[in-house]
Amino acid sequence: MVSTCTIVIPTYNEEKNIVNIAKAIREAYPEFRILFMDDNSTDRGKELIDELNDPLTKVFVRKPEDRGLGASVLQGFEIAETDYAICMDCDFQHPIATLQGIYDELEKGADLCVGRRNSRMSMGFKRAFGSEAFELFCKINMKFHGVQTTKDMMSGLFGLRCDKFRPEIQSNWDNFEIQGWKVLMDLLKYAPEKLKVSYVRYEFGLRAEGESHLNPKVPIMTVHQLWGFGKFIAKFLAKMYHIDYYAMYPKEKK
Ligand SMILES: Nc1nc2c(ncn2[C@@H]2O[C@H](COP(=O)(O)OP(=O)(O)OP(=O)(O)O)[C@@H](O)[C@H]2O)c(=O)[nH]1
Ligand SMILES: [Mg+2]
Repeated sequence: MVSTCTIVIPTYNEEKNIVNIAKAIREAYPEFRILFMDDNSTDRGKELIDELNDPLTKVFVRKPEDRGLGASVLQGFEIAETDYAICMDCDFQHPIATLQGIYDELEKGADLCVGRRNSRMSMGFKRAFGSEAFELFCKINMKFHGVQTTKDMMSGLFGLRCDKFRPEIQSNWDNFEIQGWKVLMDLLKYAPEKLKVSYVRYEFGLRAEGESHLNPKVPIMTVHQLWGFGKFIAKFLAKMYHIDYYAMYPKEKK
């Protein structure tokens, strides 16, 4: 069977989930490729996947100096050898069953299909509220700059047509927030044309196993994606969290 879709999974130290997720995707979608984009995990994840001996499942170990969740996803889209790529997390927060709906939308002609969460409350009220507030702030900024937005731009579950986005990724590599987590927002920001967008709703779950990688740099990097005003807010947040902004962005040091 010909593979037309790659599931791109940014991965860091997910040995407690990696085999389960690979098996669950394989069982539901025998023909999909699975590409774990690993940032030099220190655990046995790669070994465990290699032991599965599945020709359509690979762990791509990235260069240590290029570490970044955003960079991992974007590089995954770039090297996927299929018509479509769908990005999802490695911890079962994104239901495997939703991949079918996203694939179907791409087959019907969407350039981009966004997994849209029914609710974010599984993250707890504080995080869910913060996520919604951040999204609104980002949306207003993007609209102000005349950039296309989508619902649930913070979603880590979305699929796209590789041929549509590969040139954008290649020509904007240095502009992307490569260590950032909001890849969809960056792809919208640099999209060369109006995209055909569709949605598939899903229930956002809880991390199955292992530890969260969320840290205070994530909101800083998210607002940093938003032009001058965003960078101003990023500096403010960095100060609030006692993080050295110029260590994160040395090129901005005057
Ligand atoms: N390649 C790569 N993947 C990463 C990195 N940091 C996190 N990830 C992966 O990105 C995905 C999202 O990270 P999570 O730790 O689940 O973040 P989260 O979903 O906001 O946090 P939880 O709700 O607690 O799970 C997971 O698949 C991680 O393994 C990184 O630096 N590089
Ligand atoms: Mg998670």
